[in-house]
Amino acid sequence: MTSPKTTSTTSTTSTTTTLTVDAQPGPFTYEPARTALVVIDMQRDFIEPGGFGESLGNDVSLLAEIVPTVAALLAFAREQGWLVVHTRESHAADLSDCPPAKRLRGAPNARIGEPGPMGRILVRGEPGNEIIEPLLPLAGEIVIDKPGKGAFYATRLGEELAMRGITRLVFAGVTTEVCVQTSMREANDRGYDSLLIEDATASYFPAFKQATLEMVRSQGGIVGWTAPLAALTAALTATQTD
Ligand code: TIU
Repeated sequence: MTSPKTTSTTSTTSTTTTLTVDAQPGPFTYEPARTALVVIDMQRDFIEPGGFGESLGNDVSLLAEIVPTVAALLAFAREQGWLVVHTRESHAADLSDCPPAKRLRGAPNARIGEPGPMGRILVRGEPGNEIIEPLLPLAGEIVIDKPGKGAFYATRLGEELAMRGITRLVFAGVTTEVCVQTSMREANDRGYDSLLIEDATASYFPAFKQATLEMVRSQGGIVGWTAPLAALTAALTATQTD
């Protein structure tokens, strides 16, 4: 295991702070000014009873467990001045952006677009489609409505990151093996180095979460890196005391 360490270089025109996180399969290095936190789909439809997640037959309480850790990660990113991005899996009211391959999943009376206890399931603007109250976006943060599993597919995310010079992405959210992993794979194909915060992501299937963590960091980090939140904040502590 490597220890968190910090390297700072200063020129006449700018200061660059580089932090190193004790991650797997090895150190994950990032510059705060070029890093974005991407919180995937922490929505009522997935986390609260009566939403899309439960309609698919899942135990949604497994997802609620990570909310305090995601809140702590958000607070850390905001304190450090990272770009903060929130995504919502959502569809247009006429479902024109929801192909049958997606719409026909789950019980017939609880599919995307059908009325549920929190409004139409996974439809933009409905109460169930909102991000849960403890993790609400702040003014100035980016909110991406995505019709697919990946955060880049059919969204403006790539442009938003490019215009800000972002090179590193830190991921959290749900579910680990579906929308989080898909987004990380999309990010890797687009040239981003990504770190998944292990205790800030969850699955309805704990074994799938574990398998995803392992496959992301396998083969030398074929998709990206993983680390617990404590490793990220330890890297910060090293910066402050140097
Ligand atoms: N956000 C996300 O992962 N959407 C899903 O539908 N996930 C499931 O695990 N079903």
